[in-house]
Amino acid sequence: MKTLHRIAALAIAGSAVIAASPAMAATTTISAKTTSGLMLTGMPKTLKPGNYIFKYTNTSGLPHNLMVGSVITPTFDKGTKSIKVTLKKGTVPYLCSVPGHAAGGMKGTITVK
Ligand SMILES: [Cu+2]
Repeated sequence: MKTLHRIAALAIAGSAVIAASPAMAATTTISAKTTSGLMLTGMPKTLKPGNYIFKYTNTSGLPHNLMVGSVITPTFDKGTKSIKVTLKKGTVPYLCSVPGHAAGGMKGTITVK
């Protein structure tokens, strides 16, 4: 057990060194999901400028996708898909592009400041 803990600690230390490298900007993961119908939960209202991975999980059984700005996941009805988005200051819209879904509530905006 002690050996395992030491290996885990080294792995974390290694990640920290990579993240601190000026050549690589930090990436924050945002988890959003749809568990039923046209609900979309977990999308933040405000974020700081930077690099993000939006990890979208759909367990609703209905086809959905997640578009943030101009980046979109494939449309899928079960599982998780991720997109990488760089956000700059401003208002960034997000939605599900399946016809009728944004009108049904699957949309919003993120204020990036
Ligand atoms: Cu949808």
